[in-house]
Amino acid sequence: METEIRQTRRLGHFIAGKWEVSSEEFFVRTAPATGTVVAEIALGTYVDVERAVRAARNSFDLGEWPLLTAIERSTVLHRVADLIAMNLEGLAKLDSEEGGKPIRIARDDVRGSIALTRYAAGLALQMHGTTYTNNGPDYMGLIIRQPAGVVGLITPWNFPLLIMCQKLPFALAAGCTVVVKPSEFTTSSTAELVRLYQEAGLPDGVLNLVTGDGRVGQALAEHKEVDVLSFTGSTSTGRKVIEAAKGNLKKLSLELGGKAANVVFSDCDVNGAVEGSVFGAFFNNGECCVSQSRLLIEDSIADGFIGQLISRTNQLSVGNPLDDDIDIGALIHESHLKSVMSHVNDGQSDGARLISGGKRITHGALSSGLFMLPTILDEVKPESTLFQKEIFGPVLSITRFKTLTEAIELANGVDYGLSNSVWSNDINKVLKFSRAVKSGTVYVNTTIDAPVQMPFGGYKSSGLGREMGEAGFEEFTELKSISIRTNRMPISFPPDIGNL
Ligand code: TXE
Repeated sequence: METEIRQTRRLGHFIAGKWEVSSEEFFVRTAPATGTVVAEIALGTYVDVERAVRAARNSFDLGEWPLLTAIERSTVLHRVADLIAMNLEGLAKLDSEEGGKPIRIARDDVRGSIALTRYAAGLALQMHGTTYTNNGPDYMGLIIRQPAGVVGLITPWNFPLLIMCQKLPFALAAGCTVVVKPSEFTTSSTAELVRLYQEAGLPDGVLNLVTGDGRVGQALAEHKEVDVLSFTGSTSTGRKVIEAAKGNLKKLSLELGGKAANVVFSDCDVNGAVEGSVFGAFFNNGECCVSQSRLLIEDSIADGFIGQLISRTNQLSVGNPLDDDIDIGALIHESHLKSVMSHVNDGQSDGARLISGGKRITHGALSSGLFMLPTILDEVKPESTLFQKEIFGPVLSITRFKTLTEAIELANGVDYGLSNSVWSNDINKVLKFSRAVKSGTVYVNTTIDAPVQMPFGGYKSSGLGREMGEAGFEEFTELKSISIRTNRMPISFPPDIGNL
């Protein structure tokens, strides 16, 4: 099946194997690069969530999916991976057009989604428990791992397909049934992915989609028949999800904001670190939870390093995200661009020095879109908002340090703890930093670089739980301990252990 880009797409729910595009209300999505309408998204209601959860519940409790053999579930997922590969260009265009992300990055997102789906297909085969036979001749303990039940997945707009694939194939591989809720700003690639699952032969009701805004997410988080909820988004919405989920104490996996530091020591490969700093800060328009938005640079090399950094940043091209040679596309929506620009302005009022960019593009071919120049501010104070808040745009702040201890304190001196990068050729320094830094991921002499086997998640306000890797798979399972007494009941409890 070919994914087509039409002028306006009309998208709605997929519940119990049926597409529904009628709705009383639609969210109209305009392309952030051009301002033209590209999609109309049915705004789902509490009732739609109720129907979708019911379909998923029935499929889990009465359907075949959790009972299939691992090889059968794995085969469906491999078929989906093949279909994603066949539709690579169409899927990439959807995310680039709706999300404003450079098409080259969107293509990499699709490749990543294929890898994640294949990896999850492999994990389906690995699902296993443990046996204990070392508690006396009459006892056997079986620890079995089972699918956790009905899963709700809520995703954001910055990596619509990729983040969905960090969750969905893992939940399905475990034998769960699912209701997905993509961001209203970037719904199309998820709707297309759901179609590909349908084409691959996933039974009706196993995967359901409810389109819409935060009200749909809220209803999913509150729903008592949802056993696990996996959410990626802002820390403030993550807190609302925790509150909403308390009714049935559902299992939560929350991948929230970040404020990563890119820590550069004087003994590093400077050219590599300059390249990594530019990539880390401006990748995906800086709209990335692992964006390395704080450069911490050792004072002794700071001036030369910053000079190189500015020259390299000036080479980045800002433009229509669907063009092949673009580095920075359009930001997601008007109010987000305004928020990013106001952080840049407030940062200067707090004493930071603007050394590159700092402007919205208001002239020429890009003036009808949501574009800004990649921006660098120097002399950013650790207590300032620029240093502390997730800005989520192409904005890099620079702070200098003198010692390893100071670098660790600065890196840890924010509420977030998703990722950090360190650049040094001194293995002792690198290991000391990696152990001391409070984040779920540390990149050493690289940045935003992690294969599917590496678990991903946060410390502190960056969230709960892990995605990807075996740990990500386990989030969608429950352990059950089965105690088997083969001869007699223990005479006393706790059992008599004599004179030991
Ligand atoms: O996120 P929201 P937004 C950060 C980033 C960005 C800010 C705001 O700093 O500037 O968040 O982005 C759904 N219950 N990140 O407003 O609101 C919503 O419909 C349940 C970091 O887009 O968190 C969408 O599907 N769900 C992040 C999803 O939650 C609710 C990626 C995320 O939206 C809900 C994106 C509710 N009450 C933004 N309200 C990352 N970690 O990568 C909304 N939603």
